[in-house]
Amino acid sequence: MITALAGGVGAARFLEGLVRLVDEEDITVIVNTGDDIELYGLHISPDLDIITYTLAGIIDKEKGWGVRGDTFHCLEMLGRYGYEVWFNLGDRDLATHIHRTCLLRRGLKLSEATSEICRALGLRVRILPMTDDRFETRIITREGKIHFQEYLVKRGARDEVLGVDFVGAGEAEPAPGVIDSILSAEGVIICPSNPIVSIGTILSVEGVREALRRTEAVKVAITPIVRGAPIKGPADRLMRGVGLEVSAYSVASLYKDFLDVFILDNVDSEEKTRIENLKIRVRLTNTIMKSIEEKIQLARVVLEEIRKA
Ligand code: FO1
Repeated sequence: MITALAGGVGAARFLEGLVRLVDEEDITVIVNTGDDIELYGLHISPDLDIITYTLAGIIDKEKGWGVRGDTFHCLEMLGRYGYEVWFNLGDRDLATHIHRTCLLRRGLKLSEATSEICRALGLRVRILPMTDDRFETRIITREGKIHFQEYLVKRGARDEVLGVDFVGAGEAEPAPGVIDSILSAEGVIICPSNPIVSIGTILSVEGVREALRRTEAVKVAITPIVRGAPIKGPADRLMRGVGLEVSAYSVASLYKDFLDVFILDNVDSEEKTRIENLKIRVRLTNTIMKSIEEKIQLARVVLEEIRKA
């Protein structure tokens, strides 16, 4: 059994490779829900949807989110009614949010609604939200605390980040299966996702960090930072905002209390010794995933490291 901790686009790319090498039924993915937002009365879970759509083969590959070939008629009409339409929700994508919201209103937990969506889309991978409870990532800016999607999408990640606040972190309990899947795994993979607002959120859910320290699984993290910059997204601004150096070393140090292996990009080989000094084994390889072959190759390297131990 392999368990992966995941954010959105970077994680989804990696998982596309992993499912070519490991039976889908042997994979559990624990997904960040700190980016979730309610718009037009609908519960939107961007990272859950990015992972689900990618593995179901319906993702818009160019954007990395949303459904391929989607149209935006509903949003256009909402704009005419005077609603704010800065979050680009396509018509097919909206069907997912309507379905999820109906299931939640019927009393299902987010984890149950997610499993229902996965089943309908033909997925055999187990996808779990990190928590069924309310959890919201807010970015502290000069304008005040704003929702992560407002910072990223509405305001184009232009605000200076003064800090990050996880609303609900103290109370949020892990969704059913989260802790067990970490404790019973052969390997736990920390996907190449933002270490603050994607993996950091999952690690802040009660019991998760502790389970990672206790489990006998081999824990492998893939760097989301190459040549001192994120592959995608605002990880550099967020890391700086919480006082961290923007480097692969810095990411490894955030996981040093539980991590066994760090996958570092070939181009950052000069950081190897520094990371090894944290008592983490380092494996150098190409971590840039453009083609499916590169995704499979990276997954192969990670599995080799898990099976080596
Ligand atoms: N990201 C954007 O940059 N602009 C958007 O308009 C946008 C819409 C959107 C709709 C549905 C969805 O599931 C994701 C969407 N994303 C959009 C991506 C998303 O906000 C972020 O990439 C993740 O939250 C970070 O992992």
